[in-house]
Amino acid sequence: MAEVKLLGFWYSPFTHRVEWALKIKGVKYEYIEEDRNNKSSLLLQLNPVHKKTPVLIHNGKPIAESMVIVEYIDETFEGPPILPKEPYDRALARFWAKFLDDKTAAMVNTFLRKGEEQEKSKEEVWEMLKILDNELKDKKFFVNDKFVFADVAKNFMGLWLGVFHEGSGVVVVTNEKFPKFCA
Ligand code: GS8
Repeated sequence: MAEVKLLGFWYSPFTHRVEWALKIKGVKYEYIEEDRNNKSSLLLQLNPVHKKTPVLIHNGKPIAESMVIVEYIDETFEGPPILPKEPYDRALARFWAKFLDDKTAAMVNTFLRKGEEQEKSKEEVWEMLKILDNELKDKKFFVNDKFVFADVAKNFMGLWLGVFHEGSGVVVVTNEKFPKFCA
C-alpha cells in the first residue's frame, strides 16, 4: 500500500496545488479520483467537515484543505522548500496565498453568474489583478522571485483561465490590461 495517497478531482485547481507540492518534493503517491456526484465513503469519512477534495492521506492519517496540505508536505518531506526560510518571507508568502484564496469565489462567479452579480465579481477580480500586477512588477513570482507557496496558490488562474474565457465568452484577463500578471 502506498504511504501517500491523494483523493482529488482531475479538474480541481485545489487538487493540482497538492500534486504540484508533491512533485516539487519528488514524493511518490497514489492518486484516487473522486466522483463529485457520488462521493466515496472514504472521502466522507476522511473529510467529514467539508466533504471536499483534496484530501491527502499520509500513513493512514487524513489532511484536508489544499494550502494546509501544501504546508504539511513542505514540513514533512525532504526536497526543495515550498515556504521560504525566513519568517518574514514566510509571512509574505502566506499573505499572498490567502489573498488569492479569498478571491476564488469572485473569480468563479465572474464566469458562471450573470447580471449584477457577475458585474460585481468582475470588478472585484479586476481590482485583485491590478493589485497583483502592481505587486509582481518585474518579478516572475511573489517572494524572492522563486516559484513557491503563493505561486502554488495562484494556479487556478494559469490553468483554467483560458478555458473559462472560451467557454463563457467573458474575457477578464488580457495582456493589455494586466501585462505583468500575464507575463
Ligand atoms: C476548497 C476545496 C474545494 O472547493 C481547499 O482545499 O483549498 N478550500 C478548499 N473542493 C471542491 C473541488 S474543486 O471545485 C470540492 O471538493 N467540491 C465538492 C463539493 O462542493 O461538494
